[in-house]
Amino acid sequence: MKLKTITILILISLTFGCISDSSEFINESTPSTEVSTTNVTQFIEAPITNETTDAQVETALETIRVGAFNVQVFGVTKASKPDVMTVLADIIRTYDVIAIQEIRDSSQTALPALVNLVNSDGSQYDYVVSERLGRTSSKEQYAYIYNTHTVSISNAHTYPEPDGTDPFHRQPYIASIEALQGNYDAVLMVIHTDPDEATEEINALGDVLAYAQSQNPDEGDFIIMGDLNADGSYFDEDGTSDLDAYYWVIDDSQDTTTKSTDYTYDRIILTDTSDLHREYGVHRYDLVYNLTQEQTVAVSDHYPVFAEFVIDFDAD
Ligand SMILES: [Ca+2]
Ligand SMILES: [Ca+2]
Ligand SMILES: [Ca+2]
Ligand SMILES: [Ca+2]
Repeated sequence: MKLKTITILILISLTFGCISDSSEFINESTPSTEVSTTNVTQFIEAPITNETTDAQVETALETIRVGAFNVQVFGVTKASKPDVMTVLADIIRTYDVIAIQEIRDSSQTALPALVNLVNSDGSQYDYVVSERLGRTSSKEQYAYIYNTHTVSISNAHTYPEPDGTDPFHRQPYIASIEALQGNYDAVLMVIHTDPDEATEEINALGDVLAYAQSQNPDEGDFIIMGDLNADGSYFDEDGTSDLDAYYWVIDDSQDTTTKSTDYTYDRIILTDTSDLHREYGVHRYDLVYNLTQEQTVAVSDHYPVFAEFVIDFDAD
């Protein structure tokens, strides 16, 4: 024990010795000093940062991860590409629930095949899927794929557009989610807007929100997400919209496109941020799985967007 104490004391005096020596160098301000200043700063700061404490607190918080992913023309062609399907399955397994958009599959086989692949490693995901939506022969479906070990999904339905109105090409798909551990619950609304009418459709989402709120009067957490086409020539992200009162988790500076374009088409918008964890953003699966550009765009022209929510402190 005594030896250890002495060793520590020696180390401490050496440490302080180093710092004071370096401080003397700093005053001389020679070119070589700048290098040692940097080193010394890092050295001094290391013991007093509270990074460890933060990390401990963060790991103590249980969260669920929610995402939205436009899987660009997801149908039998894409489902027949094993490499693409493997990446999709790997992506999906990182989520507790992910809202899939642009399912175009009259055979209705691609989505079940994908979920089977997700579960091939012993995972237990399930899905709910909307009817086929669209004004032309090109129909799309939405799906929520979710981890049955961590969340439940209920009351999934497409937004009932009021009689005589047709505000959306593909009306939003709404579902309630509940964390199986903790008490977090929320209402999810996914939409893939029509690019040519993105602004009108984004502004019509206020009515969808009002509808969902009337259906869930005690709920405070509503999550609007998906490929809103909310940038570029489709939508003026610097202008105003009817959703400005809410929190846009994916801010205008983010690039959600896998190609060289830089647009924030995909968004997550919250009515309340009380349960939002600090982990959210664009899911760069190309970096995670070290994919080439060719492999990346074979999966989709969009990245998923995601946000994590703390499950233990939901007050509504
Ligand atoms: Ca809630
Ligand atoms: Ca942008
Ligand atoms: Ca891009
Ligand atoms: Ca809440």
